[in-house]
Amino acid sequence: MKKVLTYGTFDLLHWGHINLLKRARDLGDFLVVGLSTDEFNEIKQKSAYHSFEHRTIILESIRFVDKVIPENGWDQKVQDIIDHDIDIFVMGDDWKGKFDHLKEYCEVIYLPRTVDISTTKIKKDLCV
Ligand code: C2G
Repeated sequence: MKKVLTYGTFDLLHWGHINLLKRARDLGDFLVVGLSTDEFNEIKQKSAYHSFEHRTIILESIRFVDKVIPENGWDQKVQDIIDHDIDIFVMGDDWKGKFDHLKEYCEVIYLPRTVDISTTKIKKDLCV
């Protein structure tokens, strides 16, 4: 079984997120998502509308997602790759190059971001 791992906040879920999750899952047979906790979002300086608990419910309902684990910090990725026997680490290419050090442990793939959609854009558009 080829296992894939990705991370994110996935707030105000939109088709850009789904597009990432689908392509990540299609690279293997099992997709693990490291979901940023509310506390880690503070460190990332991101304020999610939905709580970690509710973002977990939403992600776990997606048929491309097989397991959701908490992302508590920047430094857990190597241990997660080992603990979950990960073959491929995937992120959108806004992160290109940032996780190349993980190539020592698994394949690292950056997928093109979906254009014209983001949680920030949704929040801005709704403010009008
Ligand atoms: N994404 C995408 N296209 C978009 C928006 C997001 O492909 N239009 C991808 C991002 O590149 C990322 C994933 O969807 O791979 C989740 O995006 P965010 O929730 O914004 O995650 P981020 O804040 O980038 O957190 O340790 C890694 C961090 O937790 C990543």
